[in-house]
Amino acid sequence: MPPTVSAAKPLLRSLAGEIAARPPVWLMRQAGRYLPEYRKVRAQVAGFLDLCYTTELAVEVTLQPIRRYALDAAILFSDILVVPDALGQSVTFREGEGPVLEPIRSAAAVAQLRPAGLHERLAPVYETVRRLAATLPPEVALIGFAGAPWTVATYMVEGGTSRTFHNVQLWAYRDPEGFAGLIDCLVAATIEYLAAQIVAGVEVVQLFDSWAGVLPEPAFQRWVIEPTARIVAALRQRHPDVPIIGFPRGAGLLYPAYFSATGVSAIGLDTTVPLSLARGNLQKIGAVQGNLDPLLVVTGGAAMAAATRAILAALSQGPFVFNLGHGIVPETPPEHVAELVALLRSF
Ligand code: 1CP
Repeated sequence: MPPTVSAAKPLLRSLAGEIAARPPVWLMRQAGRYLPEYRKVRAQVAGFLDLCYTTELAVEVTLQPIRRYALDAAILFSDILVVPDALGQSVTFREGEGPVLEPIRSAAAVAQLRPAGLHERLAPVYETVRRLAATLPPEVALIGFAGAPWTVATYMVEGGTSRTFHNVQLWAYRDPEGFAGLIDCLVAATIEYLAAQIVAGVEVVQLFDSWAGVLPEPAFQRWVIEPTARIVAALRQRHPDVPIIGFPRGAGLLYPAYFSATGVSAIGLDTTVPLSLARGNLQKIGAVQGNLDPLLVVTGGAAMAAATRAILAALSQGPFVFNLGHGIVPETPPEHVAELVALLRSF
């Protein structure tokens, strides 16, 4: 028999809508370059994707923050750009420069992608999930993830990180049917990828839509909300009990529409979402997660503690998961993360 909700792990209880005496906590990018033990493992492989595809190393770096801190969840160590890589696009990571992709800017280029090869390339990721599910302490939940189609498409079309997003937005305006072909391909691949992570053992999935905030409302409807809603509906049909967290970073005034219309179980708040909106509006729709500024964890001390207490005061009377409003940055002192987690544990 599956455990009842009240016997389940703290993260799963909060995502199911329970109000916790002590809110669960995990941190976006809790594994990574701010940890010296991560940098040591990273130095053992040539390319960043080799780290994602080497099960033994990916398991190790996933567990590193769990060993150091009393976190309520581990997040699979991988990257949102394994999906374009697995579809056959060329993806590399250059030191200090970020990702570099061979840009895709036409329906003809979309037709060259190879969705049939997806699971074969991603098999080591699924093996990482199986090992983690068998290894984690019983109270620690395992989170899987993918990039949302819009955000992944920005990297695929721009050829890397962009500041202006002109290529991808111009393609969407000039040739919406052609661009929709890329989004449809990503919707299908994301459903397959997340369903396979769930079968392998993840208990929660998060959709990272890091660049949701660059779109005007009609485009946000079409390229953020609609594709996300299709992914949520398909996953619910296959795995009705697995909570889905949406993170539409920068969505601003469109946060409530995203939460209601996509049907995600919980919403990740970026650093700019006012606590009053989170509490008065979003938390009435479902669980909220966030939203400490990662730069306050670099700062530490009284400033970090005061902002943390303000978030707890505003959100802990409803379903809530403590997190940052974006990923931990590399210059974060690991002791400040320990301070933060200790503060949350003593709440
Ligand atoms: O040098 C290195 O070691 C590479 C740095 C790094 C790491 C540690 C990259 C490159 N990706 C990751 C891991 C990663 N990425 C995780 C798992 C680790 C964890 O959370 O503990 C996750 C969930 C991601 C997600 C991710 N990758 C996002 C969404 C979240 C966000 O930060 O907005 C995005 C946009 C990426 C793309 C990416 N991967 C890496 C880089 C440098 C970038 C570009 C970021 C950008 O465009 O600003």
